[in-house]
Parts: sequence; structure tokens; C-alpha cells
Amino acid sequence: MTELKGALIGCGFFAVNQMHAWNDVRGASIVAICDRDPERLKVVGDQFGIARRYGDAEALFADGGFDFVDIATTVQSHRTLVEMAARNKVPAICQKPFAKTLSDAKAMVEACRNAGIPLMVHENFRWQTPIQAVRNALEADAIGTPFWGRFSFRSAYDVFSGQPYLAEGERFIIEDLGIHTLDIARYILGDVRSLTARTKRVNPRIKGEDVATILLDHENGATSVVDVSYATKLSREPFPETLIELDGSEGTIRLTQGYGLQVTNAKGTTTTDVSPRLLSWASRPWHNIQESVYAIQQHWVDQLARGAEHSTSGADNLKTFALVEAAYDSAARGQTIDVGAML
Ligand code: NAD
Ligand code: 89Y
Repeated sequence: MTELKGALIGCGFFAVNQMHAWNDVRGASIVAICDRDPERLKVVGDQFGIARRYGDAEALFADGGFDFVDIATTVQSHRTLVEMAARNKVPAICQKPFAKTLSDAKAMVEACRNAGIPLMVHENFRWQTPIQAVRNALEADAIGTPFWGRFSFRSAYDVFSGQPYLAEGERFIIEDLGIHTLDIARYILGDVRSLTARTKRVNPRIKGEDVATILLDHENGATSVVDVSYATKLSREPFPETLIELDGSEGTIRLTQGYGLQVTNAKGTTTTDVSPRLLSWASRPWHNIQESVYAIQQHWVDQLARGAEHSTSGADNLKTFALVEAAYDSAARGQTIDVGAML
């Protein structure tokens, strides 16, 4: 496989995982990095031995010499940087949340489509080993037709020390974490017709909501609940596990805390350990997320080589992003939102 050259923009908290993963990915490596903060640029440049360093993304694109760009900045700069990639005809990966608004997200997808470049959103949670295991069990027809689901992420893990900006935004858990859980719900039970949500802020030291309960009506007739919380103090902290319950016509699936997959059907009950691997550079409890970063980045390279669409392409992610907007809208107005009408 020819080695693709990549450039990474945004050398912050999470980008370190992406840089480690690029070292492991077959068929690509990072040749240039960019951050407007000189200190972050130096730390990451020195840690990963990257000589080409830029403080300004325009200058990075002007010099060129790379086949794709990996945008790892926070959401404020995503539209500008994705449109810059499109103008320069450079295939782009963009971190979640993809955009500040659905209309920005649609414009970004359109810009890349018009430029003829692939665009993938770094929506990595569906790539987690336990989530893939649930999807594989469903595809193997282990429980017949699913009619109900619950996708649950409840924790009191201190995410604010690593990502202080999460305490400062008007919006918090749906935009930051629930976006992943909603994507998993779509990945497992299919696209969503309508949605009803309720939110709460429990932690007085943050600005946005830290609890959300969301009811989804899927197009295939299934109903699911997505419930997320960073205000839930448990005896055993589950961060960053998504727990899943699925009821189907022929049985049930339970993804339980500690990465157990329980499948019950006419043959009885089987329990399998679906723990993620602990990659050489990973650390608990983040290893589940870290492994999925490697998986999605390998998928980026593999699909580019095949000329095939990415699982979390920009176009696919519009359907997840619409759920985020619909959830805030529903919670604010106390109404059910027609998701199809937003797309
Ligand atoms: P961060 O603030 O630690 O890092 C962002 C970096 O981008 C900073 O160093 C900043 O100086 C730089 N930057 C911002 N705008 C820039 C621009 N226009 N040009 C050059 N550099 C610029 O943020 P973070 O915690 O690393 O989060 C980054 C993104 O990753 C967020 O969107 C966050 O939601 C996402 N994230 C994803 C996951 C996941 O599992 N997918 C996990 C954590 C964070
Ligand atoms: O930013 C978030 C994400 O995407 O995964 C977990 C996180 O780091 C904190 O909620």
C-alpha cells in the first residue's frame, strides 16, 4: 500500500491519541502539524518527531505536500478548516462535534461534495470493540428483529480537568458525549424519525446540561432511550462505557459494565468478554476510546484506498448531528421533533 501523508491541525488534549494511532495505522503517517498555540505545537512536535510545524492553517495548506488533513481542533474552527481543506482539494477528517449548527454542517458537506473530496467525521464510538460486538450479534440474527433499545452512559468521571472548555459552554453533555450515544443508537437500530428530550444541570460549577434523557422513534418502528449523565455517582465508575440493552422478537442482548456481552435466545444464554485491547500507548480507563481512534483512522485509510464511502462520512454524520439539534430543541420547547424534516 502506498503510504499516505497526512497533516494534523490542533495539537491539544485529544490529538495526542490521534498521533499515537497514526503511528500504528497501516498506510499513512503524519508529516506536518499545526496549532496556533506554540507551546502545544512544540510538545506534540517533539513527542512525535514531526519537523514541519505551522502556527497557521493557511500557511500549512499553502506549503502542501500532504494527501489528507486530520482536523483535531474544537468545534469553533471546524467549518473554517473543513472549507479550507475543500478549497485546497485535500480530503479531510473532522473531529466531533462536526459543527456548531446543522446548517453549518450541511454547508461543510456541500463544500466537500463540490470539491470532490472525501470527508469523514471522527465519530469513533461506533468503532469501539464492544459496540462492534453488539452490531455483529444483531447482524448474525441472534435476537431476531429488535423492537426496543437502551443506550446508556452514566458517570461522574471528572472530564473537566482534561477538557476545561466543557464546563464553559451553554451546551454540554448532548453536544459533547450524547452525540456519540445518539450515533451508536443510529448505528445499532437505524435512522430516527422523531425525538423527545429532557435535560437537567446538576453540577452547579458548569454552565451547560449534564443530564439528558432522549426518546427515539426509529424509522424501522423500534423505540429506544438514550440516557446520558455526568452527574451519576456509582459504586464502580463505568467511564467511558456505553451500556446497551436490546430486546428483539427472538431474544435479548445486554452489554454490561465491565465489557460483558450477554445474548439470550432459544438456545439459552451466552456471555462473552468483549473488552477492548489495551494498545501499547493506551491507558485505562480511556483504552476503549483509544482503540476506537485507531480503528476509525485505519478505516479512513482503507476506504480511501478502495475509493469507498466512510462509515461516518460527513453526509452520514448530518443524521447524527440532527439528533443533537433536535434534542436541544425538544428540551427547550417541551415538544417532539420531526427529525426527517430537518434533513
Ligand atoms: P483542546 O482545546 O485541548 O485542543 C484543541 C487544540 O486546537 C488547541 O491546542 C488549540 O490551540 C488548537 N486550535 C484551535 N483552533 C485552531 C486553529 N484554527 N488553528 C490551529 N490550531 C487551533 O481540545 P481537545 O480536548 O483536544 O478537543 C478537540 C476536539 O476533539 C473537540 O472537538 C472534542 O469534542 C473532540 N474530542 C473527541 C473525542 C472522541 O472520542 N472523539 C474525545 C475527546 C475530545
Ligand atoms: O469529549 C468527550 C468525548 O468525545 O469522549 C469523552 C469526552 O472526552 C468527555 O466527555
